[in-house]
Amino acid sequence: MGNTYFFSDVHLGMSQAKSEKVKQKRLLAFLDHVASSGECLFIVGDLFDFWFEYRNVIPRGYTRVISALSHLRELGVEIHYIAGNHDFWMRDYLTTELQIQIHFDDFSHEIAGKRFWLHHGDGIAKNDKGYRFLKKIFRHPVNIFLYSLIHPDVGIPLAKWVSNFSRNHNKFEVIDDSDYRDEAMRRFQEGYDYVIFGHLHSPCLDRYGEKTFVNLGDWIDHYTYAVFDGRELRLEMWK
Ligand SMILES: [Mn+2]
Repeated sequence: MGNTYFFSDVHLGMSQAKSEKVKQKRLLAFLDHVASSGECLFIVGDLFDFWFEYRNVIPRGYTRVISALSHLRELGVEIHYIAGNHDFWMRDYLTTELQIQIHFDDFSHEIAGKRFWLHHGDGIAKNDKGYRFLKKIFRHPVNIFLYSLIHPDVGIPLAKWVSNFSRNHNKFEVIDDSDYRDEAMRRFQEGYDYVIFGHLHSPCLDRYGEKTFVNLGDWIDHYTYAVFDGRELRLEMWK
């Protein structure tokens, strides 16, 4: 069987033109690698730093990445997208155009007899009440509809600003992943073998006996991803 790949928090479109180009280049090379050896790809949230999808308009700047994903689909690679806190505004574009399966909360999946539980990681921290409230507002269909009435040339820069706000909000969180580990312990007890998060932008892989806890890191500072070959899961850095 082919490999299963996992990555998160690329935040395309967040940086200056130059580093954005480097990042996209690296990501495209990685997706090429997935094309050569992958059977399944999990994007564990926040691929785009902002993505507000209108019924007939999608944001510009991501053509190559979207066509690389499309190429993977043509090769028969299954793609799952676990929505993150920058992905409130996805509609059906990726699903209908590329048959990417979008999951707005957690998602569980079995590969080679192993059970995986995946979640972007937003709202997992117990002290994140303010964020959970914001999430309800951002995800509310009425609010999304009202927002979609704003012209994209106004709405998209505004979305970018909101998404910056969302990042700044996270920046002040200390990297304390104890609530994530608590959540993982509960999932391990339910019988999951692997619990995989993103969101904290801080890569780590820890084993608890037969069980494995992973944070995928990001593609801002770390360029990390996980790969499962059917026997073991490794966290690696894309060179
Ligand atoms: Mn996030």
